[in-house]
Amino acid sequence: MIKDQTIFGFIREEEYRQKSGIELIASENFVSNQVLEAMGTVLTNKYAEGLPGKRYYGGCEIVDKIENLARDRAKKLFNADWVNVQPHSGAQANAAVMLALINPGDKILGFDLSHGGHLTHGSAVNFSGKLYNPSFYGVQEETGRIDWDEVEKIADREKPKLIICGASAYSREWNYKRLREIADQHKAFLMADIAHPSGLIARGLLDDPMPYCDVVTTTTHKTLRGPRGGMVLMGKDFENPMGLKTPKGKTRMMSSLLDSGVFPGTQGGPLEHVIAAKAVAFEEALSDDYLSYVKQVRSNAQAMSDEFNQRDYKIISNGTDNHLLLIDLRSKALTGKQAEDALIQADITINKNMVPFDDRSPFVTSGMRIGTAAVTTRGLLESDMKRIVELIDKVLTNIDREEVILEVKKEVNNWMLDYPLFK
Ligand code: DSN
Repeated sequence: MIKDQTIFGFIREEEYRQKSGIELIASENFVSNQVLEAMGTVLTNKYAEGLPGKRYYGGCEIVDKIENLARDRAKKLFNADWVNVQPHSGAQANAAVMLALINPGDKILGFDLSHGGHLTHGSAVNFSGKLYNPSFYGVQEETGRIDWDEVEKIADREKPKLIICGASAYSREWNYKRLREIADQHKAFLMADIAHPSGLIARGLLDDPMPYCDVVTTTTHKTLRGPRGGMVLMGKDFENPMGLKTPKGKTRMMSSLLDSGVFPGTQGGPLEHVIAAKAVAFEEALSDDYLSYVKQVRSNAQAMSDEFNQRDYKIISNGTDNHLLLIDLRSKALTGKQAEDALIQADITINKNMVPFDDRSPFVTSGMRIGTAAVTTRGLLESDMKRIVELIDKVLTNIDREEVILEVKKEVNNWMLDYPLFK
């Protein structure tokens, strides 16, 4: 067969783009060579619906070993009693949990998308807002932080069956203990979606939701630095409180409901090549090198925050506890779209983002979100963060001057040559 030069040409172009630019999208990262290698293997050929030892197809002995190892490593990494590593993404993991725990029409309470939440936490355009009955909590305008008393008030008013915590653009700690108390008052399930900070949580740099939340979901490709995918975990398995029984009349465990929520509830065959890559990434995340990496991710975010502050940028909540920053550009008289478009001309990739109490549409926005997971994988340190902010500032203060932006692009490309990727 003739090699598909068109597609492989595009892949080479994308590889060059990743190598030559500065990647600051908070949900992105660069996987290791062995994670990449595991994904591009014959495991993609295998159908394995079901779970290890209980598959609907023959020939699963080897993928069973792989998936079991992925599960064991994930449990060790997150100190979890149970995990399902099959979700194709974080959105799929959240869909599986909701299908398992609540019924269509039930009330859910999540963090407002426009304040930093996620589509799958009840947005009207997503399954979670169409099938369930959502209400939202947000941040306080003055502090940029969630007010836990306010969350309690909303929960008292709405009486949700499921409370969701976790975010895509919130840079502060979560009060899981308080949320547990609120959930208990209403006999609600509590789910944490830790897709963004999961690597920092796994290695103890942020508070651990596992002891407080009934269920935890995550992606595997953000700070965790694995392949694109998701998973569902529980700190401790327990009997379902809805009274659902097995055919033999025993109360079903939550793990059994959640497994069914993934398959056959919301997915078909698992991606065993991706599960193998997840297993590789989990082992990497258990290493001392990875611990140093996540520490550096956080130091880099703090260094970046300090430098933006020095330059009078308005950071929501005035700083960060994790790997990301959300910046309100209104005081700089710029929209998120203008910033994103100008920076991409200089090969600096950020994303435009709604900020709390934004008056612009999601296609324009008033903010930008910046994360340090990918640049830290690349080997950049605190002093480099200062230089990156200087370059961003140069572009944003010269947004109509093409020659200045091209000058920055040249500097970015030359600089990144010193930090090779995918050796
Ligand atoms: N799209 C992801 C992010 O950028 O945060 C969340 O799903």
